[in-house]
Formats: sequence, C-alpha cells, structure tokens
Amino acid sequence: MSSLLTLTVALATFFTSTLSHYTFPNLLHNGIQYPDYTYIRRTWNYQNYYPLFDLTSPILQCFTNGTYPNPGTLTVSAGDTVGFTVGGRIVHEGPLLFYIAKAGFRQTAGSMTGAGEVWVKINETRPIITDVPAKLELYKWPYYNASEVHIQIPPCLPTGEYLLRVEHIALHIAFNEGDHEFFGACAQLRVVNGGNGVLAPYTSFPGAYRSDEPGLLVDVHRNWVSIFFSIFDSSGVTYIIWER
Ligand SMILES: *[C@@H]1O[C@H](CO)[C@@H](O)[C@H](O)[C@H]1NC(C)=O
Ligand SMILES: *[C@@H]1O[C@H](CO)[C@@H](O)[C@H](O)[C@H]1NC(C)=O
Ligand SMILES: *[C@@H]1O[C@H](CO)[C@@H](O)[C@H](O)[C@H]1NC(C)=O
Ligand SMILES: [Cu+2]
Repeated sequence: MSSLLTLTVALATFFTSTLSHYTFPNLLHNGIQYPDYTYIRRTWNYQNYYPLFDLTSPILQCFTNGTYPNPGTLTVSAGDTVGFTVGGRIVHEGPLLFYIAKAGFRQTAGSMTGAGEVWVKINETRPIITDVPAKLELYKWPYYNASEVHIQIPPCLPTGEYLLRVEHIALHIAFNEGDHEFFGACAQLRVVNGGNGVLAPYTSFPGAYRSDEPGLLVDVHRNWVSIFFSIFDSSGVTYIIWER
C-alpha cells in the first residue's frame, strides 16, 4: 500500500512538473531552429522542468547549475530577431523578460558567468488590460500558451559578445511570499553590425529581485484598479539601452 502511494505521489509530481512547467531549449534565428541547448546553456531543470524559487541562488544568472555542455556562440546582427522555443507551454500568469550582459575585457560569451552587476533589462511584456478594474487572468498575458518567444536584438547594441537571458516569472500563487516561480535560459551570442547604444541601468542575479517586492508578492487574481501598471516596476530595473 505504501509503495503504491509512493508511486502515485511520484507520478503526480512528474505530471505536475512536466505538464505544467516549461523550459527554453532551442534557439530560433533566420528561420532555423537549432537543436536542444545549441547556443543555449543547458539549464538545471532541462529534464524535470522545475521552477526556481530561490532568489538568492546563482542559478538565477543563467538557470544552469554546475557544468553544462559547450553550447557554442551564434553570430547575429544587431537588429535581428531571435527566439527561444518553449519546452512545454507557458501556462502560468506572469511577465516575460529579456536581459542582456556584455562580455567584459578578455571574456567571451562562452567564458563569462553572468555573475555581478552585468545585466540590463531590454524588454518586459506585461498583461494587456482592456477593462478596469481587471483581474490578470491567464489570457491577458500575451505569452499565454506560447510555444516560442521572440526578442529583437536592439539595433543600437554595440558589437560584442553577449549573454541573452530569457525569463518568465509565474505569479499565479504569488500572493504567498516566495511562491513566485522562475523559468529561463541564456543564449550565447556574438553581435555584429552593432550601434552606439549605452547599456543602463545594470543589475545582478541574484540581487535584482526581492521576494517581498510588490511585483513578486502579488495577488494577480484580485481586482486591480490602477496599480497593476506599476507592479512589475518594483525591482528598480527599468529599460533599456539609450541611443547616443
Ligand atoms: C545544484 O547542484 C548541486 C551539486 O550537484 C546540488 O547539490 C544542488 O541540489 C543543485 N541545485 C538544484 C536547485 O538543483
Ligand atoms: C518588447 O517586446 C514586445 C513583444 O514582442 C514588443 O511589442 C515591444 O515593442 C518590445 N519593447 C521594446 C522596448 O523593445
Ligand atoms: C495551446 O495551443 C495549442 C496549439 O496551438 C492548442 O492546441 C491548445 O488548445 C492551446 N491550449 C489552450 C489552453 O489554449
Ligand atoms: Cu507552477
């Protein structure tokens, strides 16, 4: 009896994690879908699709834990659009964000860790609100049920090597502090034909988020009147790259 129970619990856990959670395994560029974890660092959850909860973990940098196979670095032009496939589907309420980090002196996209104040947010997709007051139901999030996500490399981004970090934050039960779920991955890119943009402001992982900030300790099911437009601003990290 107890072994049957264990099996049932194990199966339930398996289905919960793989059916309702997600990864970002394939890079998309110029009509090509690259194989799993090619140009993308293989993430800590590539088999079980688990969410990351711990905002103090260095895993938050690129969603890797320890070693991963060398993914290589893809050459793209500034202004190109790149995408990530979603392993599973994005089935939770929450914003989709993209961050970028430039390789420093004597670093490459392959050698840099993503540690330190090196990250700049380049995009954040919020819910589409047509009625006020509004509950932030699943369908109001533009990436609900998405099987791929896309980002334009800013045309003004300077030439160089970069990590491009995709992040989806699930907020469906974030009314309990700590019950935010983080999913993401980093692509390694060599950006050519760049511009004269200035990256700012910088943040770090861990460090960018606090579990009690208004954007992460939030009931997305209640009736928002006006403050919903600012609930994802609270990390203090806003856009973007300034055109010089
Ligand atoms: C990360 O890897 C270490 C060492 O293998 C392991 O102890 C730890 O549980 C892993 N963390 C997660 C979140 O899987
Ligand atoms: C962010 O991404 C969204 C969705 O792809 C797009 O509509 C928007 O223009 C982007 N914003 C910036 C500042 O690039
Ligand atoms: C998600 O998308 C798939 C494929 O387009 C579709 O078959 C499915 O019905 C969608 N699910 C929901 C809940 O919208
Ligand atoms: Cu979940």
